[in-house]
Amino acid sequence: MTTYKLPPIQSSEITPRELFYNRRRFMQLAAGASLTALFSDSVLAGEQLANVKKSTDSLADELTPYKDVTTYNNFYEFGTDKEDPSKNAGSLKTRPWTITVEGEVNKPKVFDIDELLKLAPLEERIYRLRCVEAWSMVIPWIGFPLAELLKQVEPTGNAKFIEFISLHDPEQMPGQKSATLNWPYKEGLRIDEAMHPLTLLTVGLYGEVLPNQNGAPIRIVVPWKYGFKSAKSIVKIRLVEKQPVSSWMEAGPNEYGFYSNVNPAVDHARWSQAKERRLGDFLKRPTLMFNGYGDQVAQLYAGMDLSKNF
Ligand SMILES: Nc1nc2c(c(=O)[nH]1)N[C@H]1C(S)=C(S)[C@@H](COP(=O)(O)O)O[C@H]1N2
Ligand SMILES: [Mo]
Repeated sequence: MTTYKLPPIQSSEITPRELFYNRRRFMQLAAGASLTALFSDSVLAGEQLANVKKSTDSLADELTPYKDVTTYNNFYEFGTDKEDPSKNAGSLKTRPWTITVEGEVNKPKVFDIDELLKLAPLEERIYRLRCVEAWSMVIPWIGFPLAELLKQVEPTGNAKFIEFISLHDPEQMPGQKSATLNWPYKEGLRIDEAMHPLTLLTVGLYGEVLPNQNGAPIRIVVPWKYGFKSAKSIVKIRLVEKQPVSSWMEAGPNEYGFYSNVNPAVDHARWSQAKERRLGDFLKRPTLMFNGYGDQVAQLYAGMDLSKNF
């Protein structure tokens, strides 16, 4: 048996970011359980994901500490306060779990989550998440492009939009006993947005299986849109001809549009979107058009009036 020397640093001196990167380096060395367990104890809590392709993203922003990422959440199925999901999401059972893909496809299919995990190699993507409430985070997500799943089911020529539907089960999701939103949570994208290589089906973060409060076992992450477009705990994906109506559009049609692209120039009906507070920061920073992903996605909206199509 090989033994490995621990780094000459106190765990109290390590920031989550450093811990994350040190941890990954040592895991490559050790590929064993003991060291992983040692490090998991301090900050990271969940089950590790294996064979994840390392991030090639050049995002210079500091990662948001794991603790903030997993205790400051929006997941109304578990309550409307930011701490509610981390406190209450333990009641969510993430196995067995299936995702039904139906509608305008040649090969409709019910995927078991574990089968889905084998569809494409998992990769880490460091993306910003910018909430419509003007806070933001930077998270090392783990997943694969949604396009990989869509290829499997062969969308027809009528598939112009895609709808995501989250789990509806008030026993597991006590927030659904209140009519805070129309349940189940529904979101949608235009098909070209869904097929875009940045759009990620996400199963993990910070090297781990997705914590329940972040949308386990599988959620969407669309980095250039406000956070609410990234539906959590998805059980159904429907390809459709007409633009779907999301739960937030039903809740406030003049406040939440279908597109919801991050846009500092278009205010929300009740507050400015010009600035945001990165969790952990004191001062606000300017919000970037398309959350900083304009080079990759602006052409999707060429010729559209983005204040009308908000
Ligand atoms: N099913 C479901 N998905 C959801 C939500 C929700 O309430 N229910 N909240 C959204 C909102 S408003 C945001 S900002 C992000 C938050 O993701 P995070 O908690 O992982 O940061 O999840 C989105 N996905
Ligand atoms: Mo949000």
